[in-house]
Amino acid sequence: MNYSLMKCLWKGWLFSLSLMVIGFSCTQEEAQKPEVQPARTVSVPSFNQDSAYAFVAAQVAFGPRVPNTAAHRQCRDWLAAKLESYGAQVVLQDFTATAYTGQQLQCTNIIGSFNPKATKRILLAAHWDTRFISDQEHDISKQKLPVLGADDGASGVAVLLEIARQLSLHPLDIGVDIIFFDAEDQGEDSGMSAETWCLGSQYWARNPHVAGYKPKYGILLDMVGAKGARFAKEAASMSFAPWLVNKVWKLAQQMGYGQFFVDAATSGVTDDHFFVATIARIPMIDIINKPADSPTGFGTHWHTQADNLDIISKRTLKAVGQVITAVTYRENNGTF
Ligand code: AHN
Ligand code: ZN
Repeated sequence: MNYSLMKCLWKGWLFSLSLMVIGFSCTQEEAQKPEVQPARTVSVPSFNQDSAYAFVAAQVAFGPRVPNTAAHRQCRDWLAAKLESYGAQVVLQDFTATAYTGQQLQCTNIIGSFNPKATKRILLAAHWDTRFISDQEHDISKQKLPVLGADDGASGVAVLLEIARQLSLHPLDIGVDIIFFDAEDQGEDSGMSAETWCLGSQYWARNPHVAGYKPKYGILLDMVGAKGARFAKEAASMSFAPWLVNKVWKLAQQMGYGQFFVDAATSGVTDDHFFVATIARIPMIDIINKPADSPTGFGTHWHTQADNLDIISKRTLKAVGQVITAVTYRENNGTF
């Protein structure tokens, strides 16, 4: 046998060996084909500040959303219809709560679920009711008037409605639950009466819409629409989920929103996240406007007649909305 024939035979043998390897690896691949498709990567959509602002204006147009009023019922129906129109599965959780005044309040938590069957889920929440009195109003004659709640109520809901709209346009694999809690803001302002606040989240935490509901974490948005808002690391959030606070704030700063998401600590707030974390045992944080030098701890418009459309800033809505959109889409992509 000459040398070139040997080379030829050798090449032929190598060739059939490689075919075998390819064939083998194909059957291997076939056998190991995963049942579940890998999560698709979806880039982070642009949060539309004009749309979010319009959602604030639409809520304010109903008037104050105080339980037992027509405006409250009309806004409830509108919110449920909006979530449904964006493809969410909506649950209206009706309950009766007793206010600290003794009044019985007809209330509804509004829950919109995207991908209700997905096991990996996150919870995004805000309260949709507005306060029945303006007890921080400087003008005493106006203290009995209800709060319009452009910031305190409508802003967080508006940001989440815009995220719901983005979810309809750019669907995800993970589950996202948006909850609009009722009766957050009907509590007693003086004394140590934490449990007179957040009646909707307390009810939901004891009666979740799905038995054994366990999202990875929750994020609450409260008063996220005012001009010059300052979101500091709130103490209760830091005790429930410091890792989440630090991750959200770091991402916000990387995105260029460091003027809003400041690296400072601030005192704890009795808000919906407190009851979700302590009763339902879901790690949850609060993004809430807490100015550095404020006698009430909140904005000067807080629980006054000044909480109207004039104090709403599209820049603030955009900062919070774009950060929470990024958290949501990055969570889906495994890059958060
Ligand atoms: C208390 O004043 C006890 N909590 C503030 C929570 C709140 C009221 N958020 C909006 N309005
Ligand atoms: Zn309030």
